[in-house]
Amino acid sequence: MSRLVVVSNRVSLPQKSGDAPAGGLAVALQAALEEHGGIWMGWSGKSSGAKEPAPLDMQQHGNITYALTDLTKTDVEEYYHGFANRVLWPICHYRMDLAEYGRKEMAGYFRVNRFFAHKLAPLIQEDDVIWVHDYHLIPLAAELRQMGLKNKIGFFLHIPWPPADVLFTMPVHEEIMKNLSYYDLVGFQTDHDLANFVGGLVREGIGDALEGGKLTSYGRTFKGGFYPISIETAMFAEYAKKAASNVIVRKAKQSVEGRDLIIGVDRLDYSKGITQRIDAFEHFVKSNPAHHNRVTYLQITPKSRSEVPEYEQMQRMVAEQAGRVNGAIGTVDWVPIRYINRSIGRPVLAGLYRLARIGLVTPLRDGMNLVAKEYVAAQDPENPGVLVLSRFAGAARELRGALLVNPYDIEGTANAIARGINMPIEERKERWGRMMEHLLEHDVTRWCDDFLEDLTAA
Ligand code: GDG
Repeated sequence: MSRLVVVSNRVSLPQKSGDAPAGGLAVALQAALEEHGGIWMGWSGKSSGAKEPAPLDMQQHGNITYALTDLTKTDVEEYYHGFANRVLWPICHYRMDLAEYGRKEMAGYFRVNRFFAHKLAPLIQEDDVIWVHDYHLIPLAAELRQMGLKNKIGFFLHIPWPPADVLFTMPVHEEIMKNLSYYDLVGFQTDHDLANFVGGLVREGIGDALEGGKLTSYGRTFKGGFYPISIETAMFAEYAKKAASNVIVRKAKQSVEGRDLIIGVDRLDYSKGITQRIDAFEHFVKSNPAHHNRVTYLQITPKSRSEVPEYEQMQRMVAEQAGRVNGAIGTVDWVPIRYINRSIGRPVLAGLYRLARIGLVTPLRDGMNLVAKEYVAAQDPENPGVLVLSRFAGAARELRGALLVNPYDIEGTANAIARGINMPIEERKERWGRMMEHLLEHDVTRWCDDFLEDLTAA
């Protein structure tokens, strides 16, 4: 394959020795870039008050050139916090009620995409293959095409794609759909997302699915597919095994004192269903007196997007809710919910997953959800825990050994927790074995290879 150029909102620079190891996505993309040689371009995360941001910060590490651009404060406000996180994110997670439209923000989104294209184009060689990531950068291909680029350009959406009735509530939905047709390959997480996309084209009368995975819209023909993202399964399993000797993990084990551990790990986000999950846990405890003082629910929830009011509000809400439930059902020697509102190290996380009898992953809507896959990979094959998984996470299309739940159904989720806690070892092993086998075969390297193979053939 020719040189690879990856573009994403944020860039993962290589780890320095002593840093916590990077997540699977960064590792896989870095590996692909190392193999083919290439560029990773994106926002540096810095903003300035200047009218024109500084030139690209180019950093060479091995075979990879990292090209980082600053943005102006207005750009960040309009493109990132404004349109990406307050329109596209809620709409793609089926939350029309939370989308806030402003002409200024929409214009900012398209303007920053044009700016990215102008920064990127001079770096591109004739047969480079370009891979654009996520909802921040949908218009990038159209901008690059307008500048005359004929390269193969692929797009992968990390979040869900909503059905037509939800998408059409967004004022610029047509432009967004049109912009996707400038790619050679548009990849989604699941078959459901792809079907929603095609459904939108058909309903709007602007396109359709052709044979062989091809799509047509606005007179252009391109490929559409689904590529479920994954993790570095074997490496993560190894990590979790080693983490047993980690001091923090050992302390956590001691502190649980023979109780069953239930774990939830999510960025603080309304899509993750954290409040419904706490309700379900409370219901489980109240309706299962035998488990009083016999379970600990650890919820790890690093802050995210605190600049967006809905997130700030949610941070307060979850903290209050955890406190209220502890007050209502806890006893002098038992704190049922341990709520941590910051990030913890990845090795410790792997070890905690392995300690937990239940992995509680109940988003209201999620593109994939890597926590579900990490939880499975981290289990002890001789004594695996049970994954309780929302049917609305992309991961539910693959992890059939999980107990699938509807996160809006509080009693149903509480019953699944009870079933998981009481599940006999043979059933736990059988369910886990099926999921682990799948994840070992379908890891993040496979995801990356599959996408790039289809893109080069498109
Ligand atoms: C988007 C889509 C899609 C979380 N807390 C800590 C921590 N994490 C790590 C997890 C996991 C990652 O963050 C979260 O990934 P998810 O997939 O669960 O969710 P999003 O952040 O919403 O990601 C999602 C994903 O993109 C990939 O395409 O699956 O649907 O929304 O890796 O482990 N890591 C550490 N400490 C924490 O406290 N170290």
